[in-house]
Amino acid sequence: MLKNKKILITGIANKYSIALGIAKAMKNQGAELAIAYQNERLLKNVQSLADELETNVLIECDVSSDESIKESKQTLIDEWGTFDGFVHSIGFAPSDQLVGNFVDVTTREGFKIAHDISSYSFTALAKEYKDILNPNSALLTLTYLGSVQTMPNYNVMGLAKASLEANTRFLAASLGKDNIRVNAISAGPIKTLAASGVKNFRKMLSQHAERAPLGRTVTQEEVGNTAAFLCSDLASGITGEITYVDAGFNISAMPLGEHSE
Ligand code: NAD
Ligand code: 0WE
Repeated sequence: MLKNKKILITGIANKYSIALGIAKAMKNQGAELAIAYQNERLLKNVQSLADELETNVLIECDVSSDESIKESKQTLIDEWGTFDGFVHSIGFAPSDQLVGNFVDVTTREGFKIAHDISSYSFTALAKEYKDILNPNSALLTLTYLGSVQTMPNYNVMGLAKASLEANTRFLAASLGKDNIRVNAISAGPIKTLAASGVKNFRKMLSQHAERAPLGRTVTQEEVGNTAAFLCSDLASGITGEITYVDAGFNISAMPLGEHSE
């Protein structure tokens, strides 16, 4: 599905990262990969994962810095010249923003950082890489239901994901003329590093399984397979879309339960 496609994967922190599930699925479909990592601190972890993915193209990119993004572009030019798309699997808000009552805990600075790292960075990467992306390229980002429905503690990340989803549509409109598609996957909750500090996350997973039509949560592999499809030419007619990979949770207002017909 992805033979002859060169794709940059951002957002791998460790073996639990959704981005690693995506990288593995894309590799299985024949893609050639480059791995971007946030900083030196993560490099050791990411190096061994890159070995498994059989790539030696490792690129430092901290999306909070325009300079770092610029440098990553130069590395891409040196390694590949041009390429066929990237996966944006990055989200962050200061931890104090993600616990407590939304109106009380949200600060100007917390709001700014959440939107900068979790939404603007998608625009920033598209802007920087645009002229080295081949026609038929595909960009992909990861979002969450908190963009359109409320829940405890997700707070300002919900606003940032709403922005990211609008970003997906505006980038799709903007890059359509260059034949670059832009899509998002809204994943169900998965136990990753970004979820590890979250209060009652285990309870969220069990409630998800209870309400979801498929009666379970989803895996990094399932998100990865959908990502591979969306970035392949099989999805050539799809752009600006939010695809839910959540075992159907978002369509269900109430679980049918074990005893209903
Ligand atoms: P993760 O912690 O493995 O990945 C988050 C990544 O963001 C890390 O690799 C981290 O290095 C990167 N990052 C943070 N700040 C950065 C910066 N300044 N520059 C570059 N990279 C930076 O967790 P994950 O759950 O795999 O998250 C990946 C994406 O999936 C996020 O956008 C998250 O919001 C989204 N998502 C997660 C879930 C879930 O339940 N885990 C559900 C839906 C969507
Ligand atoms: O998007 C996410 C994770 C977002 C996230 C997580 C952290 C924890 C560590 C962003 N920034 C930080 N900053 C930190 O310092 N998810 C969809 C997973 C997630 O996070 C939640 C959830 C779910 C689901 C937070 C509260 C409630 C539910």
